[in-house]
Amino acid sequence: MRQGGLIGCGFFAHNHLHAWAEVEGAGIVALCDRDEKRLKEAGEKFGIGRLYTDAADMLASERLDFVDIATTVATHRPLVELAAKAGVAVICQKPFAETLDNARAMVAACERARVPLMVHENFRWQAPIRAVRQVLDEGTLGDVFWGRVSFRSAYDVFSGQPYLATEERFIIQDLGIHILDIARFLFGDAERLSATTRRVNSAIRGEDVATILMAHENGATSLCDCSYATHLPEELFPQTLVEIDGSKGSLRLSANYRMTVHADGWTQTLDVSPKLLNWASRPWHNIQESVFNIEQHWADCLTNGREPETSGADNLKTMALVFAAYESAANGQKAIDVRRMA
Ligand code: NAD
Ligand code: 89V
Repeated sequence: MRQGGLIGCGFFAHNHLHAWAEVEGAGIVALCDRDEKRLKEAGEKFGIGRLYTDAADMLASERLDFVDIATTVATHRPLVELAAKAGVAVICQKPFAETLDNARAMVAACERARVPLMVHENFRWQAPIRAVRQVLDEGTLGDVFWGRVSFRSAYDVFSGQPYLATEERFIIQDLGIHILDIARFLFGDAERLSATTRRVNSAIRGEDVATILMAHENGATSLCDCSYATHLPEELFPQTLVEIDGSKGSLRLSANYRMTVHADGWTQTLDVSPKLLNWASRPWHNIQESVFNIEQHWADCLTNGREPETSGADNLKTMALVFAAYESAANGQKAIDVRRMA
C-alpha cells in the first residue's frame, strides 16, 4: 500500500480521511496540522497516531510515498515545494494557486523532482458528471455546438468555511473553478472567454455571482454560471446542472440528478444519482463520493505509473480560465485570449 501523509486537518480534510480509509492501494499513515487541537481530533477520529504540527518534520520522520495537501490556498506553494524537495509525490487541493506564476512554479518544482502532482479537482469525478461525459463519448449527441454548466444556490457555505466570506475573491476562485473545469472536461479547452461578476450579499467581501462565456477550440460555445445569491423554491446545493446541444440531440442534467437525453427521435431519462457512501451525509454526498473517486484514481495512477487526469500541468489550464474570468470582469467583460495565459 502507498503510504500518505495528510497536511491540513480542517473542515474538508475529514472527507479526505473517510475516503482514504476505503481506497484500495493507498492510505494515510500520518497527519499534520499546525493547529494541535484539530490535529489531535483528527488523529483520534481516524485512529492515526503519527501526528505532526510541522510538515517538514513529518517529511523528515516518515517514509511517505505521497502527501495530500488539504490546506487553504495561501500555503499550497510552500507545501508543494517542500514535498517536491523531499522527493515525495503530491496531491494539492483546489484552488491550486492564487496566481498563475505560483501554479507554474509548483508544476515546475514537481517536474524537476520527477514526482507526480495531482490537483484535487474533484467535481469532474462526480457520478452525474461522469454519466454526462459517457453520453458525449458515445457520440449520441453528434457534434456538440453549445453547452451550459450551472451552479445556483443560496446555501450557507460560510458557516463551514468562514474564510470564503473574507477573501477578496470568492465564487470564481472557490466554486467557479470546479464549474470551469467541468466545462473543459465536457467541451475541451477554451480559446476565448468573457465574464461578468457581482457581489449581491453585502456581508461578504468577494463576488458571489459570476457568468462566464467561452469559445472552445472545437467550435462549441459554453456558458458557466454560478451564484450563491440565488433563492430557489428547492435548494439544490451542491448540484451542478448541465445542458448540452449537439447536431443529433440534446442532454439535460436537471435537478436531483435526472439526466434526459433526446436523440434520433427518442427520449430517455435516467437517474444518475451519486452513491450515498456509508460515511457521507446529504446534501454533500455528491461531493463526498467524488473525493473517494479522485483518491482512488490517484492510487491507481501511482500503481500503474499513469498521469492523473487533473495533473498539475492540466490544472494550469483551469487556473488560466479562473484568472481570465477575473481579468475580463474587471475590464468591462473584455474578451480574453486564454491560450496565451496557460
Ligand atoms: P480549513 O481552514 O478548515 O482547514 C485547513 C487546515 O489546514 C487548518 O486546520 C489549518 O490549521 C491547517 N494548515 C494551514 N496551513 C498549514 C501548514 N502550513 N501546515 C499544517 N497545517 C496547516 O479549510 P478547509 O475548508 O478544510 O479547506 C481546505 C482546502 O480544501 C481549501 O483549499 C478549500 O478550497 C478546499 N475545499 C475543497 C473542496 C472540494 O470539494 N474540492 C471542498 C471544500 C474545501
Ligand atoms: O467544493 C468546494 O470547493 C466548496 C464548496 C462546494 C462549498 O464551494 O468550497
